[in-house]
Amino acid sequence: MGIQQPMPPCPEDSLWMRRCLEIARIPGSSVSPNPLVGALIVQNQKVRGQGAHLRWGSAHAEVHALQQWQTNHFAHNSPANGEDAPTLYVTLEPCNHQGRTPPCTEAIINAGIQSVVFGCKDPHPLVSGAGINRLLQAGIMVRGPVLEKECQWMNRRFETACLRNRPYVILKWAMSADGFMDNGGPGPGPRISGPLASLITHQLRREQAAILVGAQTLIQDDPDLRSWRLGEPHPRVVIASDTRPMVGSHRAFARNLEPLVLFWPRSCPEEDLAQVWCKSLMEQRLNSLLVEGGRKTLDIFLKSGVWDEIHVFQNSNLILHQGTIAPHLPCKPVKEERVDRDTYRIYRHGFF
Ligand code: AOF
Ligand code: ZN
Repeated sequence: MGIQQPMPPCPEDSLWMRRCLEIARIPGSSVSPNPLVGALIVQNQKVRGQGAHLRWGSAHAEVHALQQWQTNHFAHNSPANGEDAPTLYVTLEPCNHQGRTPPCTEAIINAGIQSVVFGCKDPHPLVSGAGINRLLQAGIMVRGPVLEKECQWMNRRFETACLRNRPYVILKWAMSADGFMDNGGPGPGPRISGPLASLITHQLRREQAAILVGAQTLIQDDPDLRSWRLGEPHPRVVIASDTRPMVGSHRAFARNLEPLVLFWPRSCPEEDLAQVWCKSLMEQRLNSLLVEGGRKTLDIFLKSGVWDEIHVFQNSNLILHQGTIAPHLPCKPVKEERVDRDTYRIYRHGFF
């Protein structure tokens, strides 16, 4: 017998999968570094159980959905008394390995579910198709992928960590109409972007596990680095430093209990630095990073091509005449819009 393959999806599958995606997104970054996952059990065109993965180390989405289905006694309904067989929808291929929690494939098989629809494969090296194979071997009908790109995009941080062994990296800066990031003077320069841009920045901060600035920016601007306009979660503060010791008098240090200081090993060529820092971030289970400057730190990521998104705010009313020139990007933005007096541009790169 040849290797069994999942069946192609049915027309109504994307409808239920869209609902799974909505449920999956609810916990936000509290599941990090795990993926966001949503699951539904559908029977007679009705939702009979639903769940999301809520927190790193806690029960998986399928387990919550199965428990709800079982405690509501829907599990006892069968085709014999006019019920359709249940179908489990899940945004990510069910896991087949023992992690901090037991394998979901076994929970699905033991619950007697005979039909499973998945959104995308789990890129984790220990799963990567093994979950689907286990279900097929147990005689379960499997369909998918369904809304694959959306499911992968939702978990772009997890995907990047599994497939590239580095965090998902976003670079961000603000610049004047004439292309300067500061006015070149000592101390914090003039505010460049407006209040709406700062709200967007704080949302970006909340969505990433870590935020990185260079030691020079820390000393000169003394930035807060929290997502204080929107509240918790705040990203872990990371400082890229040359050899100078970092003392705790900076605002970013005062408010973050455990800032991570990444040193610049003297023997390390500049083009390898981003990879070296990414390795340290992965060791700390930080699978997404927002880099907020300054120019030297941004260049380290830009020159080595270690980035996935770039967000730039350009204030069209501010002319600085001099200062640090913002990096020049040879690619076109995927999105450009007006945000108050700023032009907001997003650039993307990578496999999405
Ligand atoms: C699923 N459903 O809801 C999630 C899955 O340490 P553990 O037990 O939490 O396992 C984490 C891994 O399990 C994670 O890296 C990913 O491969 C998968 N996550 N799988 O079937 C879920 N969150
Ligand atoms: Zn699982």
